[in-house]
Amino acid sequence: MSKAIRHDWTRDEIAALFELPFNDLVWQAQAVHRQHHDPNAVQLSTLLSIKTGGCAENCGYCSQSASYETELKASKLMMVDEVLAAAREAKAAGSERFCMGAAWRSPKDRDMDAIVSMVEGVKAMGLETCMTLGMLSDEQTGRLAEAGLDYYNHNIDSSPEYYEKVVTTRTFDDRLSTLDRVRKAGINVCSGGIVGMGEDRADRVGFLHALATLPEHPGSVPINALVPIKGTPLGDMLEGLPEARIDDIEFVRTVAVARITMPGSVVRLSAGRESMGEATQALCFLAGANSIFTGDRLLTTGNQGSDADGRLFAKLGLTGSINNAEPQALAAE
Ligand code: SAM
Ligand code: DTB
Ligand code: SF4
Repeated sequence: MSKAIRHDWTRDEIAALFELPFNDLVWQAQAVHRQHHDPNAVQLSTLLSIKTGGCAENCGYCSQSASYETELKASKLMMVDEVLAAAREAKAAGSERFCMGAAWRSPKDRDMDAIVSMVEGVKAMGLETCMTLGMLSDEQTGRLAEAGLDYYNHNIDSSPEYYEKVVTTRTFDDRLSTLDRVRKAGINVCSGGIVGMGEDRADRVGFLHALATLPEHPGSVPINALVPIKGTPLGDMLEGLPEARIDDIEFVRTVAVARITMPGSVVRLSAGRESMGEATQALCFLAGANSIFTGDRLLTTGNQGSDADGRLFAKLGLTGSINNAEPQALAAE
């Protein structure tokens, strides 16, 4: 099997991968995985919501949109010291990347000094830095690049066609423009999406097609399973229609197709692990996922936590480090 990284995938080819018998698909994904990555190493990232709630966008899945009545309490941008304290804890727990998220349509210029200090401070601890702040101007992108930001997360979330059913306050092309700016500024791109939002398989094909045909594949590709939030259109949809929850096997197929179409990218098994069970997560690792969010919180919802992760890693013989240089605390338990 060739090691080539392609950017000319067609939707038909991607649909054909989804259609493969499951064993053939997972075998192919694992073969590609082994050509490009250490098969037993998993990269560990930790999230922190540095500015929570009150967001002007209307993403139909999100607890933080001001458009919906959710149980979330909004709060202001955290102080730099508080953020650095959380990063120190994440590092002590074995995390390699610290991802800071803000519920903004785009950052205000007045917030940029604090954001830059957060990037510099977290980097100085020897952690990789990631920010997700919404849409960026050229100037803001330049400041983040100068500060040495390693990754910028900005998800395309779904197919271009389904995207407009999920959010109407911005367009799919707005998303692509920010991704383009980030890439051109030399910051690594982290971009993925959510499955289980009521989309169909053709949308999952369109979603991975949009990522796999970017001029450069994102360095990290987070695949989230929708975490239903009461009060949001999609959370409420799932409550009334539990069968719309993404099927575990279809989720694994999505991971496998991401792995095959973007062989060099780190594919992150992201939100939704708490409701997945060990066997499904193990299948995701077999299908080529090689990153997780650690800790017991994502941004505003819960995450599986390090005890459960440690047990799972020990059972599977996984090490919590992408380069395997130094097996981390998680795997040692
Ligand atoms: N406001 C910024 C933005 O949207 O780019 C950054 C934060 S936003 C919460 C980051 C990503 O988290 C979203 O693009 C979405 O993919 C994911 N996300 C948010 N809420 C989620 C949910 N309920 N379930 C699964 N993924 C979710
Ligand atoms: C991503 O793709 N998933 C993370 C991160 N990028 C920013 C966020 C998941 C959020 C899950 C719902 C919440 O905790 O609010
Ligand atoms: Fe705002 Fe991001 Fe949530 Fe959309 S996903 S409502 S942009 S915080």
